[in-house]
Amino acid sequence: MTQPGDHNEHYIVSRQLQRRESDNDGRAGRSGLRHHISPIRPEEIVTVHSMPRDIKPQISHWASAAPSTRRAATAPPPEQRHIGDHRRQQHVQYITAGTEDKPPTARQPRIADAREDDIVVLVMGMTGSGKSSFINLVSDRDVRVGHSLTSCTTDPEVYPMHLQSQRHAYLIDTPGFDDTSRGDADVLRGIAAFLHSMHQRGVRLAGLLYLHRITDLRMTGSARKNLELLRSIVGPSAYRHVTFVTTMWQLLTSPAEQELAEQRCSQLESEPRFWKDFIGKGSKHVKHDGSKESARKIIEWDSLSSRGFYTRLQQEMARGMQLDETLAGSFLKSDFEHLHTKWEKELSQIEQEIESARAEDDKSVELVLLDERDTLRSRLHDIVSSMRSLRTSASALTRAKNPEFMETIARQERQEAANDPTLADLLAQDRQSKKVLDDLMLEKSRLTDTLQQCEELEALERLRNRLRREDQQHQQRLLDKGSPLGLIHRLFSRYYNSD
Ligand SMILES: Nc1nc2c(ncn2[C@@H]2O[C@H](COP(=O)(O)OP(=O)(O)O)[C@@H](O)[C@H]2O)c(=O)[nH]1
Ligand SMILES: [Mg+2]
Repeated sequence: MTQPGDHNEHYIVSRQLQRRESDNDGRAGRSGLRHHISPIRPEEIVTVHSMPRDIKPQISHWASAAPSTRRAATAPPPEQRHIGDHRRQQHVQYITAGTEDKPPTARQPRIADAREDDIVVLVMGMTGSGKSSFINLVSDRDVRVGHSLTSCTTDPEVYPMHLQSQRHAYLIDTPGFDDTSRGDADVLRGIAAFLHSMHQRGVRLAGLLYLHRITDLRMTGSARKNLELLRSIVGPSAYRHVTFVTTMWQLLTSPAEQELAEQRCSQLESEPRFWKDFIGKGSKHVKHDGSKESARKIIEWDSLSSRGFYTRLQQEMARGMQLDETLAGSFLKSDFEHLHTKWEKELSQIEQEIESARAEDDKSVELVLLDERDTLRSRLHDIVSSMRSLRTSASALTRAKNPEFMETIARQERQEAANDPTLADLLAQDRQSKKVLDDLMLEKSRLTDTLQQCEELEALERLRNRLRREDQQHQQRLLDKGSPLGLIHRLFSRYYNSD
């Protein structure tokens, strides 16, 4: 049970006052009300209720100052749940807080301490689909909302929210997959590490919201990629836990625009390449009108109607798969391989063009081409390191991304092992086998790199043999023409062909 002041949970506070409230308390308007609360006096009894969902009091720090603060077992009766009430009922104070008013210093409930009955909702979707704004409407903590098309988060971020049911709830803001190879691998690593940590703690996801801008006129490559990754992360057996949330409806002003948007919804729901298979297996689609009320309805309905689930990615990692062996990892890997092949072809084409520009002594073209070559080389380098970064075990990933989880788990294990020596032995054996497994994976990764280098070496060897053959043909043609250049070239070839 959390205590007032523990974190920035919102409260309703009833004060059994020993004196009449000053008029100031009653006169305060909706905003800035908290500035008008009179200081709590030692003789007052303050009861802290959980916040009903339609009010955001923001006075945990204030309540915790009361010497006789106690937590009410029940929420206040519905008739007290209106901001105007404090004018009629002097003993109840409600404080509203806009998002800008959220207390910045109070300690948050930590996801690292999440328990099995906590509610965790993953929020996914392309960058710019409105994830952070959506979470900001319901969370107790301020969310960074991006105003550009590049993502401002690289790892999932955790935002607590308060539900009527008293259970701890967390909304997880995830970055979108955005077509930069390095970014995409990192995003998947972050999501995988988070999901694995949850699995290790036995915390199931209560739901997954996938946000989509209804204003998008077509599904871009990036939108399709995000959807494919959603498919492979969740897995068909958990599709029923996915809710598609279309956003930005309020940007559609004319009836014609709204009509077109409705048509796009039907298309999304009915086409196999979009949401059809999800909807067929129980996914829902809801419209978010941008309001707090709408966001709350979506969350509460979503999280409370679900008994919880593990995603396919969690199950795969728990079976000991490396990230690049999971469906989501192998999807990204094959995407990277496809790009790698494409860019390698482009690179060899550019290298040929550079040779031609040099032969024609065209300096300006050569400079442009050199620039393009450098860009391609660095992209190729990035993609190779992205592929390498997916070759990781779930535990190594969690250690790298979520050290605080590892600490929490280790602490818990120490506590439990202190009471049970057989458990201590088991845990030690488990740690040892995990370490051996991690070492094996590292070795596998190293060998895969070596194998890849061998393949690259063989490809180079094949290229060199082809060029040698072509070179000999050129010399022969020069000799056939009786040109002395043939002899000179033959001397050069001896030099190039010596290993
Ligand atoms: N009109 C409108 N704008 C929105 C809505 N949700 C988000 N935005 C804007 O869209 C941009 C991207 O939103 P953000 O929440 O950062 O998207 P994210 O990348 O998915 O987290 C921001 O400029 C938001 O202000 C919405 O429901 N309606
Ligand atoms: Mg965001």
